[in-house]
Amino acid sequence: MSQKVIVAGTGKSGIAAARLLLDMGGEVVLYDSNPSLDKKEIRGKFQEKDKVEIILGDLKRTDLLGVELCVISPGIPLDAPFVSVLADVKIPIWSEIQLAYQCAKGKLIAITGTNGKTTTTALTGEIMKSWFKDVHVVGNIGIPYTQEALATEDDSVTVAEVSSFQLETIMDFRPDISAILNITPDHLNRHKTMECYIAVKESITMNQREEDTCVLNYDDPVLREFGQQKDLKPKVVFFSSREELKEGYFLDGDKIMYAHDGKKKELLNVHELQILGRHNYENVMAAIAMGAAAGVPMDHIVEAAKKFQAVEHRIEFVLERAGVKYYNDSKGTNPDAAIQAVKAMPGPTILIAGGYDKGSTYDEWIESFGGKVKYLVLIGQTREKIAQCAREHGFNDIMYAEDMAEAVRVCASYADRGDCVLLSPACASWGMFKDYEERGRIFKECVRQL
Ligand code: UMA
Repeated sequence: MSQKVIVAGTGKSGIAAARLLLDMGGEVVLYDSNPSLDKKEIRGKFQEKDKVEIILGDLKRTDLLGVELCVISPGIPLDAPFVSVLADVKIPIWSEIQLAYQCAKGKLIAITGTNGKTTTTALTGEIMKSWFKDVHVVGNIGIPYTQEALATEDDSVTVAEVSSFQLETIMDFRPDISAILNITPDHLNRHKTMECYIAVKESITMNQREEDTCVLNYDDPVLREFGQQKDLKPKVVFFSSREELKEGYFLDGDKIMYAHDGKKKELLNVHELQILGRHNYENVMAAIAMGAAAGVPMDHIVEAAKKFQAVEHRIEFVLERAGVKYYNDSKGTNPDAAIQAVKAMPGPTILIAGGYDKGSTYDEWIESFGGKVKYLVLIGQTREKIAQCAREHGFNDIMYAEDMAEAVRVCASYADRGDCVLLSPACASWGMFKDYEERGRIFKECVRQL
């Protein structure tokens, strides 16, 4: 790849993509629309010999002389102003995962869905590691796929968490095994309509062939219909936490079962798992299905599932103080994820929520409280919008806090023995925090300082 490539975005993905292109002998124009970034600091992330030109702020047509391709970071929407400059001069746009895919070797397992992606990706990674020697866990989970792609070999297995943002500009990205865990409203400020969001998620299968596999949630009506389409190329494996399936993985009371060829087999009891909640049992079933499709023996799969602990920021148990349990679900960045977290709480719950407005509606989330949420402690940009919606649904036990420290203190003072305090904001973190990880870490620090 000795081309001149413009890489858009200087976050994790942009830097990793630029490094990969340079390693392959390419030349890079590294562009970021934020004019206040420090060019010197960005240049310092590369070696002196590297052919990198850094452009910040506006992009001009003349900056694109000799450029043949654009690799775009996931956080950049396709209606960003510089994208029209690229379109004017007909430069193709590839997603960062598309570039990685072109350079990577071995088997690829790609997991998408609105919620549960990170847990399922981490668990699928553990399942793969129990059997294969060289396993790479990459993508939206935090390690850009481009960072690992050149380290893969023919016998490697890559497990990638893939977001709708990353799927928007794939070309021939083709996972051997894909999974779509669920689709509920999220990121509608970017994808505009639910139809567009669904289509982007389903495009994870668009280059898959008959010999490939797609794991789908039978309980999600959109995915059930998608999986039953005649022209869908990959083999479909369904999982369900609500219905007994004739073929596939399902929950029967506390047991995870596998049905195949008219026979049913118990794989494990959910009490043997270390993660909580029905949605997590769904994640486990999806990961088991992917493990089996990749050829991992079932005893290895089941052992890895039993050992698996909650991922940081996903219904993560922090500590118990004065009989009150504190849970960090900072990754609950949309109403559906937050519904799952409230459901998973083992007792009456004081909930910290609010943050950046992604255009979500909160009605279903508030209706799901069902008497379990005692107080709602609201922070961030969306607090008025959430409070208004809560009142419309007859929920009035609402308090405001200016920052996380205050929110945690308020919760601690209102919590009784046996209660849970849960951070599950149903909103993105931007505006108050750098990202959901920072929000979760600050929550945990505040809890430990109580
Ligand atoms: N930028 C522009 N123009 C724009 C918008 C942004 O130049 O119009 C620049 C910003 O100034 C910034 C850079 O783009 O310098 C940031 O790029 P990015 O937002 O793509 O961030 P990365 O650090 O590259 O992180 C991305 C993912 N971020 C997003 O999708 C928003 C990370 O997922 C992912 O872990 C990482 O790549 C590695 O693959 C985070 C995320 O929030 C966790 N994902 C969303 C989610 O889970 O809901 C999809």
